[in-house]
Amino acid sequence: MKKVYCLLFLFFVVVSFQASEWTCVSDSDCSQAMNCVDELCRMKAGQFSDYATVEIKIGEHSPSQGGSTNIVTPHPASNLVLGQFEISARQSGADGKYFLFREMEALVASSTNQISGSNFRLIYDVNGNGRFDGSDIIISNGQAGSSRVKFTVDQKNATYLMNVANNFLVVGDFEHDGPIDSIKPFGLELDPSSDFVLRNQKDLFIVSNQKTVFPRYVFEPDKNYFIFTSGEHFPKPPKWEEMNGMADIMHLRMKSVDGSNELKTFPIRVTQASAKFGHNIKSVSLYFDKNGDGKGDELIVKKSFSDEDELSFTSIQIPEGKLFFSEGEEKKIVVTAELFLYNGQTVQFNISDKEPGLQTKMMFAGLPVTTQVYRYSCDVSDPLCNVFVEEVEEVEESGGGCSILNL
Ligand SMILES: [Ca+2]
Ligand SMILES: [Ca+2]
Repeated sequence: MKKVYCLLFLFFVVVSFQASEWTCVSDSDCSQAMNCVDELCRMKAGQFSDYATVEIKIGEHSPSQGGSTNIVTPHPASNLVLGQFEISARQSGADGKYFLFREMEALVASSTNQISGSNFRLIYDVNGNGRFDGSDIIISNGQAGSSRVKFTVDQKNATYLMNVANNFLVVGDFEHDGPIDSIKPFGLELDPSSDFVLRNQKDLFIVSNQKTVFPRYVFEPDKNYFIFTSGEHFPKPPKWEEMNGMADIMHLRMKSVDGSNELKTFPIRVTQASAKFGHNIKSVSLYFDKNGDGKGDELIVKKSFSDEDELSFTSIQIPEGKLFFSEGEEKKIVVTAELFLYNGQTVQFNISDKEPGLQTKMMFAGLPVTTQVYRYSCDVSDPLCNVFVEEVEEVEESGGGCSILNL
């Protein structure tokens, strides 16, 4: 039964090895674990797996839009990492053996033909950090069609280890023709079931059959907009043990691209929340992140709430001149919240695109910004677990009246 299932639902990649032989003069013209024999690169006996199931998915450190809808990037963009993907080929007992990565195609989607991409490269992300840096290896220069790019992997860099996650990047240069006065997304898509040519000694199945859509990029508009978007260190909710107390909830990047401007009010809302500003969210603070590392360095303003408050929305007044931007000036901001959540409570923070108060009215590029849902869910037998205990009212009969004890 299991075999029938595989035949029906797994994708068998058929490769015509004859059609694309790799010619060579010496072993150094071939990838690791291959020899140059009769002027052709050949797999060394016993070095390649004879079976593999392959999973292809978005890499752990792929560029992320954080809490924004798109990633807002300056124009023009060179060496833009459109996405990081991971290839894991697995076979029990094949540790230390290899598979071959020969070709792939990718779709570069764009909402406008005013945006053009060039200089596409497929990169082996050696350190797996999702960035194109010095130690990484360009394994193919892409051939761009109208919307698809084909990569033929360099014959010296085509072998990858079985049973580990191998990370790759698709990188390109992008520019927009003419003034940028609106939001025009572009980005990468992969279809693992048809876009890859991988090989090993015998049978290889790609089991990922979901289309992989990477976050879309948009260029910073040059007029009519104020940039208010996720920063690159946008935080994720911590584990419940670290959630209560001061928590970084947002990393933001702001820039005035069309004249000088000043942010006067900073609105923040809780959605999907059983926790409100008040007893459960005791304060919200804004900090400058002067060195851009995602951590706040200098307090801008703190707003505290009283235990009696139960607010879903608050607007924080920014002290005069603190968030003034000259034209082209960029600031990074960290938002922290002081949380006191009880077991079972959830909260999500949101800044909408209509509410921030600017000195000179502009549209916002990058808003709304929304955090993930913070779920405070703990084991009630754990002494650190903050469990809500209801106030108990006991009514005691005493003579003709009664007294109420608040415990
Ligand atoms: Ca890297
Ligand atoms: Ca910092």
